[in-house]
Amino acid sequence: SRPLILILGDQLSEELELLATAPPNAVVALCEVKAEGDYVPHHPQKIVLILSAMRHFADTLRDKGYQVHYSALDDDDNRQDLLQEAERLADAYRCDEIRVTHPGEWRLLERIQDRGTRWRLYEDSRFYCSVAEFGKWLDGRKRFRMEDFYRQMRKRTGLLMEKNEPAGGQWNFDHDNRQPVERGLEFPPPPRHRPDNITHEVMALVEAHFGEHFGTLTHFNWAVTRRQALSDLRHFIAHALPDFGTYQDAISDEQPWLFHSRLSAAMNIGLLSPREVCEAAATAWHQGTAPINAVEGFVRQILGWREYVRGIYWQRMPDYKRQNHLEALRGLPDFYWTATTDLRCVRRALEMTRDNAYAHHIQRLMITGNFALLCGVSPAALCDWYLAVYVDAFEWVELPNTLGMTLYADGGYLGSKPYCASGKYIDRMSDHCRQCRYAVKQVTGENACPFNSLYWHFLQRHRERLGGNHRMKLIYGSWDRMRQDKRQAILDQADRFLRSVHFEAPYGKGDHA
Ligand code: FAD
Ligand code: DLZ
Repeated sequence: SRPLILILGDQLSEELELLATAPPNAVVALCEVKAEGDYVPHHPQKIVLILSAMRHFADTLRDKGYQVHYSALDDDDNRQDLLQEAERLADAYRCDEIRVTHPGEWRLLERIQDRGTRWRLYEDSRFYCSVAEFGKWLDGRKRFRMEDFYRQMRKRTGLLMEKNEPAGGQWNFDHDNRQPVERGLEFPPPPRHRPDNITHEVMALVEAHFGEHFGTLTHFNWAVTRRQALSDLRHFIAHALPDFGTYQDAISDEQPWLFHSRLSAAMNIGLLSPREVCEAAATAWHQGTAPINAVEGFVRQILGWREYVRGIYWQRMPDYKRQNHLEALRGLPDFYWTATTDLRCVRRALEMTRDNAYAHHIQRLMITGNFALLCGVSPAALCDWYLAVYVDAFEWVELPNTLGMTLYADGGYLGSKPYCASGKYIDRMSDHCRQCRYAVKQVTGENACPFNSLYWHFLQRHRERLGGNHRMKLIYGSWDRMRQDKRQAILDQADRFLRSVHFEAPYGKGDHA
């Protein structure tokens, strides 16, 4: 018997169990297919990253002695669908079994499971916590919060632990991590990875097939090999990690990367393992080259949030995707595809997204996410957009962050209250407002910052659902103390603004309800 081993575009790791256990006669297949490129209109940089990294990884496997079949997008006999192409290859190579690592998206898992006994699924061993283990942790628990899970993971892995106590004497240093950027602060420029011949070829291919998708290729600088990804990791640990914590929540009008690692894509597609990333950060603390607030803040994102949202995704799918607790029904603002808006903060986040296929966490959560939440954009429309435009976007991590954390569409399963904010928050954490045509301190009037009236409009709209949340009591108290005519003027202001925005038709392309 002979297996075909299918490696998906976000599974480019030699650590995979199915590679480690492959018999010598196995055929390893990597397949470029059109269907994966346009089930949402992925940013061209995301497609280039994946196809170029797949081609480089296939070469690495060949060098290691594996028999590799690579289906290129332009091959005449390519079936242009992952499962059909794998079955065609299995027939051609007379393979009786197709082995594949658990995919990162429900839509593929469901199709594989429907395909019958020829297909065999392997656990994705790249995570700290398996799907089954997370299920056990969740089982029977009344309260499930990321913080509890994270502490258990710290204890289990021993990461940043001294005997049984957290390193630095605290589990959480978030209160040290809320500085805005100051004038004169210098940010380390990321390493430059010059596109090689393979990447140039893929760029031409992507231009030809997916050139109409939102996003530019000009500034493409993502690591497409493990070697480049390791160089990004070393650079981050040496130059950005020490300030990562302090400026973790900051937003800059000018700088897309600040002190962020830019490592999410490399981890998500397999070029780096989360273990080596967390261990490199912990080593920097042990060696005294990065402070605990930075290292703990960074490890929390990976060992905590990244593992936690994956656990939630696989426990709650497929129902999770249909949730819409706030009954938000609007389509996407059309300028999310063009970056033509005079709201400075939104425009800059969209421009950075267009140019880099990247925006950092606070831009995703508190600018484009918050704006969509306040406007009542549907989870379906927003999730499809986030899945398309970010280089690191795969549904296991994108959906809980967008539907749960950002839109509160799961009714508080992931976060205990919505991350809604007015212009005041954006002004505190960024330097956008002083360059904006709107006045951040005004709530009503022609020049008032739209975030302000939208914020109150949102709270008023959802009073029934959110008014009882003890974390929202103070803010509803402030609203209630305002004079009735002032409240009405604010609501009218928001209504006028909402009428001025062109929202697309209500639902995105995904399989949301
Ligand atoms: P850093 O700021 O350097 O953080 C370090 C690492 O921590 C990241 O590389 C990432 O692996 C992990 N991390 C940080 N925050 C989160 C989080 N909330 N959930 C899971 N992992 C986290 N991340 C993705 O990897 N893919 C997505 O599709 C994605 N979609 C998002 C959508 C929304 C609406 C929001 C609010 C967040 C989303 N995130 C997503 C989380 C986070 O924004 C990105 O991981 C981060 O911006 C990637 O940049 P970085 O590598 O420079 O991260
Ligand atoms: C995102 C993506 C793209 C654009 N193209 C391919 C491809 O041609 N072949 C492939 O194997 N994977 C691709 N991917 C990644 C898959 O979409 C990803 O593996 C699934 O969404 C599961 O996470």
